Amino acid sequence: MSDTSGRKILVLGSRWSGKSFIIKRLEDICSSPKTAVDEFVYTTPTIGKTLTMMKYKRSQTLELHDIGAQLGCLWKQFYTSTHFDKIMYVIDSTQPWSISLTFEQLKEIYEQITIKPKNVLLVFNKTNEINSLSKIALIELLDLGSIWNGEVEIIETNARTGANLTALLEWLTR
Ligand SMILES: Nc1nc2c(ncn2[C@@H]2O[C@H](COP(=O)(O)OP(=O)(O)OP(=O)(O)O)[C@@H](O)[C@H]2O)c(=O)[nH]1
Ligand SMILES: [Mg+2]
Repeated sequence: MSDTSGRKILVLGSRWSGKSFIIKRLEDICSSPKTAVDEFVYTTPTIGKTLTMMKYKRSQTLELHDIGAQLGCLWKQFYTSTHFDKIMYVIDSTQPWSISLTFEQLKEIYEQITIKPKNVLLVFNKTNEINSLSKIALIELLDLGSIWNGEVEIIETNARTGANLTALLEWLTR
């Protein structure tokens, strides 16, 4: 893919994991990389699907298709009706109770679509919160070794503080 081509990204993940919040932050970074992190971005649960387009470093166009968790079970319908270059799956590292559901959905994606592990990104969001699970614990709880041979990339983020969001943008536009 050339540097000027766009990237279509399917954004999935459990309820409240921070998908919409991350997208809002990425939009802010794209519009002005020096934007100060604003603590008070407000989100409401996404009903249906939202499409956000942004331009990174003046050339890379990103299309982020955010499927709210309420519709998450229908991810396959979206995947089969549109071509996506990559999948970004957001996990709330402060919600251990959502892990088994997350594992089931990741396994379903792994079994039902042909996508290279290098085009799948797991985002462990809300890290560095007082009650967040460590990366090692999440990998183990999600039994990632049994899915994509554990070869998917993982980025730990904190959308509130802005930690690692630039690395996330770099991955999306790669
Ligand atoms: N502490 C903390 N809170 C976060 C972080 N990221 C998102 N949140 C909060 O988590 C809540 C849910 O965020 P959303 O972005 O609406 O979650 P979502 O994944 O889009 O949820 P659905 O639309 O229901 O699928 C909001 O109150 C955010 O402010 C983070 O890194 N740290
Ligand atoms: Mg949302």
